[in-house]
Amino acid sequence: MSLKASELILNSDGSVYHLGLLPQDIANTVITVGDPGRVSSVSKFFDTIEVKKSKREFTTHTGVYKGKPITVMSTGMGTDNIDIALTELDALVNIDLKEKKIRQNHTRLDIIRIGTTGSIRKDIAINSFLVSELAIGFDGLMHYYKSDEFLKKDIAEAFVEQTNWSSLKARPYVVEGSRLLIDKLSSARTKKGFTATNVGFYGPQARVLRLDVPDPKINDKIRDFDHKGLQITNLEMETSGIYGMAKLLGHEAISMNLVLANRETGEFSENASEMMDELIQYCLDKIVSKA
Ligand code: R1P
Repeated sequence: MSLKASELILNSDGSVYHLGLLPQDIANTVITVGDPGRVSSVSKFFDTIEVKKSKREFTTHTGVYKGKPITVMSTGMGTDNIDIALTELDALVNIDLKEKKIRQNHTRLDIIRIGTTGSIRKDIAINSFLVSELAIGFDGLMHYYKSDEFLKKDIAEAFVEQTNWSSLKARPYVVEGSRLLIDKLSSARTKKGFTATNVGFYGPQARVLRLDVPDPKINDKIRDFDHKGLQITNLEMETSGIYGMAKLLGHEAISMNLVLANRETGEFSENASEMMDELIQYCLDKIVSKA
């Protein structure tokens, strides 16, 4: 049975609807970044760049780094974009777009988010490189899929209880990153993280400019949460969605974070772009390393 045109939407050139990409445009290793401007910050390190395409917030470059084909694609901000980005990336490798049929042989993608984040712990200083081993999603995306099998319900339940989480917000879900990629990209240079993914940047992360939030102490409660020694380290906006979608679709995913802000001390990095270049170079070298 073919997928209906309304479900798997293609552009007139046969490319997937939002990403504007064809199957031959991507490599099996995909770096995702939030900011379209960060795509060239990654691809400037490539030896060659074969593909450059852009549609909406999705800018894609595919090239070769030290002999390995790599794609870097921007997703924009938030897990709503991640739903689209990962579903369409997967369609490029696991659906025959011409026949609109799911392929029998599954192709695995390695997905590496290189993003920025805010730490909620004093001991995770600005400019740290943080590897998200686990993510807790406040965004609700996983509740729209059959995801019961891999969600860590005990941790999510303990979190709801300890923080007195409002039932007006989406039920938090907890999902692990890829152990394979965590082992590959971790080192003495990185810190282990348990990342909280929020639905927004201001109210949803308790940043108060002109608007009040119902629970101004929510970040303290998130910081003080402790489940058998597990503690949340940082806040951002994509990781839980990436980890959840990757698990659902059978891909490996890891989130690599540059800590730009420390919400405890109120500091913000003064050399963000140099540090981002360092994190990108670190990730690229780990991706191609044989170890
Ligand atoms: C907010 O400023 C954005 O920065 C972080 C958040 O997850 C959110 O997308 O990541 P990126 O720098 O990768 O966009």
